[in-house]
Amino acid sequence: MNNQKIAEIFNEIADMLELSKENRIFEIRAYKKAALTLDSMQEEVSDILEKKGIEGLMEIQGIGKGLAEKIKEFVATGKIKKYEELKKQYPIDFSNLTRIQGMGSKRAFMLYKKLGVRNIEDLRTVIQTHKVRELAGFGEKSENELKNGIALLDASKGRILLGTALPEAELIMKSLAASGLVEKIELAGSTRRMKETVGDLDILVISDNSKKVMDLAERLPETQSTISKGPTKITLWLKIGISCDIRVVEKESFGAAMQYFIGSKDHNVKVRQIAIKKGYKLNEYGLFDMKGKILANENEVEIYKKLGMQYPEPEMRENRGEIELAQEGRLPKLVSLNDIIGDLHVHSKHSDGLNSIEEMVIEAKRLGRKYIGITDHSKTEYIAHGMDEKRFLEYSKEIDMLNKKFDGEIKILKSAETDILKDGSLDFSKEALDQMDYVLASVHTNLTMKKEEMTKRVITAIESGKMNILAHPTDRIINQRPSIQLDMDKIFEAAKANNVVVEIDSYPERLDLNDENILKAKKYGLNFSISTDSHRLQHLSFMRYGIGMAKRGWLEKNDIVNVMPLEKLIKIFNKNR
Ligand code: DGT
Ligand code: CA
Ligand code: CA
Ligand code: ZN
Repeated sequence: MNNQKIAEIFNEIADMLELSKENRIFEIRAYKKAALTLDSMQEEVSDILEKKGIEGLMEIQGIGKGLAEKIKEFVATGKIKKYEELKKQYPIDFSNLTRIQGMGSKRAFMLYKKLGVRNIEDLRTVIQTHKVRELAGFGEKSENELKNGIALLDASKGRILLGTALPEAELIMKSLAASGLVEKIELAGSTRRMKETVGDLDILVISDNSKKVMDLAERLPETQSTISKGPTKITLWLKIGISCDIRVVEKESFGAAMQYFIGSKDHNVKVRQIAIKKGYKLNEYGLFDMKGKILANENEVEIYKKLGMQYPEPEMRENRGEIELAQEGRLPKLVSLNDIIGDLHVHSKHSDGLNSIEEMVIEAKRLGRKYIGITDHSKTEYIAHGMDEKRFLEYSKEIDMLNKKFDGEIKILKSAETDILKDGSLDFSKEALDQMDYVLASVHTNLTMKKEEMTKRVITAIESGKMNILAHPTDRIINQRPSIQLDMDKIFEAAKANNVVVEIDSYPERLDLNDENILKAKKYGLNFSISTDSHRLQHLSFMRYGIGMAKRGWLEKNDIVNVMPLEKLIKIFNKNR
């Protein structure tokens, strides 16, 4: 557990350095990058230290000597002196306070200095007593913004990101499967439906030794404690902070159990009504006729068939019209991960990514991608080390060089994640934009603009005749930051009219567009890209979460652009530039 703890400390050090009067931007970036690395690293730093010493740490991307020494210090003493010293100067719970929308380290510090706010509870109090609005630089609007931010944070408690839940479920299922105790194991619940956040994990097992399966589950490294344990069901509390239901079911009724526990509840309720109308009964043990004779139970597909329905993929099961389509035999044929041959939103060391372009390309190639668009940030993204026109030229040369080197094995597309500035203009010169194979653009600043103004800003960019992809359109961060205010209908209308592709950003904290917006956008006949917004090698595998959203939004292969061969894709991009 050292890695996460150290990541948190490094992030806090970065927060505190931002308060320094001197310009510490390089140090700040180094700490932030290291935190990102540590957070998603598989191997424990203490194991690395034991095996290879401090040199082992320095082999890790983004960890130099100074940071390696701090990690070693933490493993040895449980503390980092630099952090303790800064903390004396700033006794503030930055890591939780900065989770609140509208709160950066500077504001947190102001609130501490003027009102003695050290943590979220203190902040609640001073908001309630309206002390925040009286502060210079805050006002009533800021006070309300912070109040809403806290409410959002409260509401999010208890649900975790799909990007955390799914890998965790896979680890647990892998261990159980490897034991040889189970004949079959399947994921159910919201995680199986690829919902953006998950309340608890649901796993179904066939085994003739349910006691042993449960005993094993209790001893897994992921398990914190046992909440309840019966003959066929165990509920565990996991270290990641959610519970996990594991049910052992009979082989004969496995299909019925799957149909029931995949859900959603709303979908099930409607399907059961259909069964009742036919004079049947449907529950987690099977589909029965009037006399109680079993019609189907072992196989989910068979259950739907006997009800006169096509089999709906789990991602669609939300009672949003899929049941009627399944009855009419008109379900869409959903896009799948295998259809994807390119990734159009990827960062490198040139801005806030951790790896070189070449490293990202090699990994993309390993994943079977035929092309990869590199999209580092533009200059307005100062903290992210965004590129100005001069640095874009170096970046551009490097991409040309790499394309020669890879010689068609994979094509590297030249792009940049170009900020849509306050007035709707794009954050690169015309010359730079013209050099790109396509332009990916997004909003990153002035996030609190009013709906009308924000909508106009984004449409101005869409109509510029320069941009190709609108990246993470609503800019929400799940559980942390609400969407920017946009009239989505107007945005989709403009995107359609100007041949602009809308992105489904697969980064687990974003998943933007989300399923509901995708369903809406599909009605406008838009083109979608599904990309990872990778900031390091491992992120290139986030694609499956974007696919999950796309399937939840009923998208088919021909709605997506990065399934197309490169020549066809470039034609689409060139149409409006
Ligand atoms: P979550 O855990 O809040 O992210 O969402 P789910 O969908 O995983 O919900 P959960 O874990 O409470 O239950 C798993 C599935 O079991 C759910 O999707 C459908 C089924 N289920 C649970 N309760 C009911 C119920 O009262 N009626 C019906 N028909 N199905 C239910
Ligand atoms: Ca669940
Ligand atoms: Ca459950
Ligand atoms: Zn990005």
